[in-house]
Order: sequence, then C-alpha cells, then structure tokens
Amino acid sequence: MARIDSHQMRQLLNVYFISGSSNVSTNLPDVLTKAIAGGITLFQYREKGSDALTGNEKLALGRELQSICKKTNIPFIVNDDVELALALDADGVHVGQDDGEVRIVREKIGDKMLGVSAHSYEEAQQALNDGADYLGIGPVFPTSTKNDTEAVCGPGFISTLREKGIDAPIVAIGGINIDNAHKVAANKADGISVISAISKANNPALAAKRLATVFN
Ligand code: TZP
Ligand code: MG
Repeated sequence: MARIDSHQMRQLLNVYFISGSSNVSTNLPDVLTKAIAGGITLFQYREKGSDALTGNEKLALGRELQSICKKTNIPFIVNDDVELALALDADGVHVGQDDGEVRIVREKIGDKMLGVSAHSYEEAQQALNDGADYLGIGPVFPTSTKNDTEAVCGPGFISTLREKGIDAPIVAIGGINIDNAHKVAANKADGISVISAISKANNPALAAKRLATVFN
C-alpha cells in the first residue's frame, strides 16, 4: 500500500462525519449507519469528554463502527489514539498539535491516512513536511461541541492558506451546518467536517444528504 494520493484524499474529505459516543443522544452505530446512507464520505471515531469510553469499551465500539464503515467502503479514521488505530488496523489517524510529533505518528502508522489540525501557516507547512495527508482547519465558526478550541479563524483563513501556497487537501471544522457550509466551499476547502450537524440531527441521513450537496 502506498500513501493516498491527494486527488483521492480531497474527495474523501467532502463530507467528513466525526463522532464519539457522547456526541449522540441515541446510539452511535445507528447514527453512523444513517449518516452513511445519507452520503458521508469519511468517518472519524473521536471518543472525547468526561463520559468518554476507555479501554475495552472504546475498543469494542471502535470495532463495531469500523465494521459498519467497511461494509459500505467508508474509510475509518481514529482521532488521537494511534495505538487503537493500529490495534483495529484503521484506515487512518487524525491528530492535533498536542498529540505528539507528527513525524513519529507517521512512522508508527506507515502509509495509513494522516490528518493534522493546524491553526497557522507555519503549523500547516510543518504538518505537511512531517507527513500529513490532509489538514484540518478551524474552528471556522463558533462551536459549542469543543470548548478548548483555538480562536475562531473564519472560513477566509482557508483562502489565506491557499494564497500562501498551501495546495494540500484541506477540510474545515467547527460550527459548520447547511446554512454556512457554502462559505467553506467558496474559500477553497476540499470538504467540511461536522460533529453536531449530523450527530444531533433529528434525521442524520437527511442532514448528511443536504451537506453532501455542498461539494457536488
Ligand atoms: N475541532 C475544532 S472545532 C471542533 C473540533 C473537534 C468541534 C466541531 O464540532 P461541531 O459540532 O461540528 O461544531
Ligand atoms: Mg487531539
């Protein structure tokens, strides 16, 4: 297996659903199944917060979500937890700036997909030099899903990165919904990543279907 090429990576980023068990009010496997039916292109298992699952429970839910993704050919990415990603043989890992050296993560995961959150041109360039396949940029809008975010950068920050020469696959994150997603597309991101717009939707399939129109 070789590293994913950037054309394929850009397409996978179109509608990137991220969730852990505490982001849903019902049942995550059920929400994920519906989100896939609606047309998400990529899934990230992000188990966070005070009531986050750990140990064997985290592993078991990860395995269940991964098997749902496998049946429908949706790549399965693990947030932060490189050991879990390796244990499950996930398709990739997403790390932030506080999750260890990107270069080391790349060494550990071989050719699996690697996403890195970046909040400045310098962080973006460093992440790409260290082996990132895509960049997560945000929060582009205010969000109440994560309370330790960096300052809101606005969707225009993605255009700024493009103007400075960052041509790599970029997905935007933070407060994205069907009403503002077009601003992300207009600023030259390759896709949107959302938690609550799908995880908290009354109809996750319909929410995903609407979001999927933005990059098509
Ligand atoms: N990183 C920056 S904002 C955010 C993360 C994980 C939360 C995104 O959640 P939502 O509900 O889509 O705003
Ligand atoms: Mg992290």
